Amino acid sequence: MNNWKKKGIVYEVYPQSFKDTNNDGIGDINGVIEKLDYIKNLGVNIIWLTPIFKSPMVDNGYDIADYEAINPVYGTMEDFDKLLKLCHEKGLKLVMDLVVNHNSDQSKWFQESKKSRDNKYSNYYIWEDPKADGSAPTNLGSTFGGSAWEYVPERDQYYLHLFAKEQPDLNWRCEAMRQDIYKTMRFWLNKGVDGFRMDSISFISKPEKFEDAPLEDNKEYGSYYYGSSNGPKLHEYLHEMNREVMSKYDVITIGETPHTTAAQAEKYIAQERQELDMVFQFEHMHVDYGEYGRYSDVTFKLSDLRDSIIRWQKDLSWNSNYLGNHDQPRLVSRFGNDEKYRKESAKMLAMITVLQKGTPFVFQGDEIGMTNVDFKNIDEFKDLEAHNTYEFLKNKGLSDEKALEMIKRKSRDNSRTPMQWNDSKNGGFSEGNPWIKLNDNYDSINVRESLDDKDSIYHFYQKLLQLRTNSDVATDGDFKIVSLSDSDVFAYTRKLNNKTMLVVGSFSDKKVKFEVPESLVSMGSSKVLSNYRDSIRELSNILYLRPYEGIVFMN
Ligand code: TEU
Ligand code: CA
Repeated sequence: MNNWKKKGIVYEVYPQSFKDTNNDGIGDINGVIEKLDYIKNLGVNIIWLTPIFKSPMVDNGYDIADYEAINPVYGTMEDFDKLLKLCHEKGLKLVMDLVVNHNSDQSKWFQESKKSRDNKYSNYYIWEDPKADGSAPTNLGSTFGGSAWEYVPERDQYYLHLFAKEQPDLNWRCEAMRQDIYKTMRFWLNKGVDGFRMDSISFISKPEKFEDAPLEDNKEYGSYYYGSSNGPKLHEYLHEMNREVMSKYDVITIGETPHTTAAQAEKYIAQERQELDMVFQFEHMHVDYGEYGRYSDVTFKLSDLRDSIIRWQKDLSWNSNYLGNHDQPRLVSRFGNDEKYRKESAKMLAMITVLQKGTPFVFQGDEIGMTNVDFKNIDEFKDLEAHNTYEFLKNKGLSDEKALEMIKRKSRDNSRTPMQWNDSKNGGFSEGNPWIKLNDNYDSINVRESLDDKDSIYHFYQKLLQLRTNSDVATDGDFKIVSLSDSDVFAYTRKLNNKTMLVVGSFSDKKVKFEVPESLVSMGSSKVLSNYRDSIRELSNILYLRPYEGIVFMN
């Protein structure tokens, strides 16, 4: 991987919740333009924009109806061209979301495909005959609830949708379909976009033959990824895509790869295989899954999180490092403490994540420590997954209160509430009626407050990202764990030649003792960054870490 990619730090923008400039309540491209300096000043150099294409917005734009048109609620193609030009003028790269495991049932391709079994688009989707009794081909369930198969009378067949029924899965076995995708990729690359984050890319190759999947986690349907994650022809397709498209441009490619092990992940990114640059993995996002899967009321154990991170740092040559994004609850609420130690824990979590080996990803709002929302009833949630899961949990016999509590804990909407710019109406996000309610705490947690306070989370991120950018040990150094498996502390070193960086973070809300190995102390390291203003300067044998204290030392 070349240097600009290694030095890349990504800021994820979820446009509809970022900044609304025409006051229709929905963030837009002009809003991103307005805030480009804000993003740039944080110290990142790549923006990943989640989908802005024409879409009926069943899954907030991850259901694309036209890959080459901008959704009018976000603006026009001219607005986009302007955004791209301004990014480049400011030295920022712009990465788009490529959603090609599925698209929208409103797309021309699907509208044609569902008409008959013998038209140009018939084979663009995954169609299967019903069972003898007319029921769905297999027991597979969709991610968002219900069966993964939907019946269409015109064809007397079912189509597969791993996500919502409005998101039919594309058939990658179909050569013409693949060529159409490549055409669309070239369309954006020729405009000058700097790469793609590839949605659900581990699912594009479906099994030769669909089969029933085992039932787990109290579910009525088999897992949607059964047979479809890391399927038989996946790497063939990715290599073809690279050969035909990406290899012709100097761009970055980040695959989103749910249900992929570290050994499988290495296949996507091993340089000689010429597929992708890096992948998002999910193992560490599963540390608080329980009897109802993701939406269980389980709290993570540090040892599980740490073990998972260590495993991936060891087994994968390059990682995409994140603790939150638009599909996850807010990281400070989930892994830190969003009350008394909100600032301390948000900073410590950033530190622990950004300095690992790999590319750091910052999701909008995490740089000011935005928290999970306290919506009072299910109607305030917008995500279809929240609603479907709420019904599912109630059908399992849970009370309304309990089901709501579980949704509040894990809903994707926690991360999708509008960006909190200041303490004025709607947090300065919009003068209109926001498409989703703001988090009530915008009067105290907002960008204005963060910029004014020199000890803010935002300013800590600035220093941290600068450290990541300026020290080669942070990009190229070897990763090694230092903390013991039963400790409340997550500590690791990065080493390059004779340079060592020691990163220490406490996950406890009490004062804890941490013993530093003699070999590290004797190198004479001193502090380069910390989240408590008056933290110690020189590394010594024993550190007494205050709640969520985090310190970086270097020799
Ligand atoms: O998510 C892919 C995915 O497989 C899940 O891991 C994801 O966590 C999902 O939200 C289940 O809770 C991607 C996008 O990031 C997500 O926003 C889309 O809804 C999904 O694909 C479908 O395009
Ligand atoms: Ca708008």
